[in-house]
Amino acid sequence: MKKISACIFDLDGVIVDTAKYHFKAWRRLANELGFDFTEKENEKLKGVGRIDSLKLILKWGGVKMDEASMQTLAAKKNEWYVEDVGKMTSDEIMIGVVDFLDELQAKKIKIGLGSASKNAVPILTQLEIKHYFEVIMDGTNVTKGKPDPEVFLKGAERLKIDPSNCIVFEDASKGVDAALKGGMYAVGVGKEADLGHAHHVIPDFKDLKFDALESILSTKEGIKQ
Ligand code: B16
Ligand code: MG
Repeated sequence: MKKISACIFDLDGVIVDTAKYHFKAWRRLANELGFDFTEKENEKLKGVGRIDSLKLILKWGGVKMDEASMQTLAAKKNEWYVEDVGKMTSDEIMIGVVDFLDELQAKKIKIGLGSASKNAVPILTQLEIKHYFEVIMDGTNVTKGKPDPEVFLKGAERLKIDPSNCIVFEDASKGVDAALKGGMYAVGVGKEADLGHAHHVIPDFKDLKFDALESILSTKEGIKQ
């Protein structure tokens, strides 16, 4: 296996559980439009950008509208979402994440963010962990959504690390696809049933040690695609 020199983290669902706030705001919007959608359907929105998420929700509700109206609704949903995430504290950082970031820093492993969210920088700032990230690639500086590998490849490029020397941590199936397409090691954060195509799956970062993870990955075939 190649030496791991960088770790790139997805944000929503990996560093912080913002999915519940996205769900609440999207559901409020759907309810205003006269329909509802389930938590199971919400799973399909993980890692999907704002406008693409809205398009899916409108499809579920059987609602058609023009691009300008969609922009207005997406902005409205974002206002509600920002109001909720604006109240988050560092207590909402997912278990083990800060210890793992500290370990990476101590080992001089580069740290990057690769998220579809346009709210990534304010969220990291709010959680008081922005300083860990040498490079932040998010919904404000990529054009193609996951499963396109753009967000991770640009991150690796800016970190000046070859993609094959990077681990990507992802909670979304499409995010794992993106990492694999980018030629990176993909570590799924969540359930094996959803993320089994990753090189390795962890339930969370609790007690995760970098050396142990590197040695697990060394037993894998390496780059899958
Ligand atoms: P925003 P990630 C994604 O973040 C979320 O999983 C997805 O639910 C959300 O729609 C998307 O960001 C856009 O977020 O509305 O804040 O720009 O998982 O790629 O970190
Ligand atoms: Mg995510």
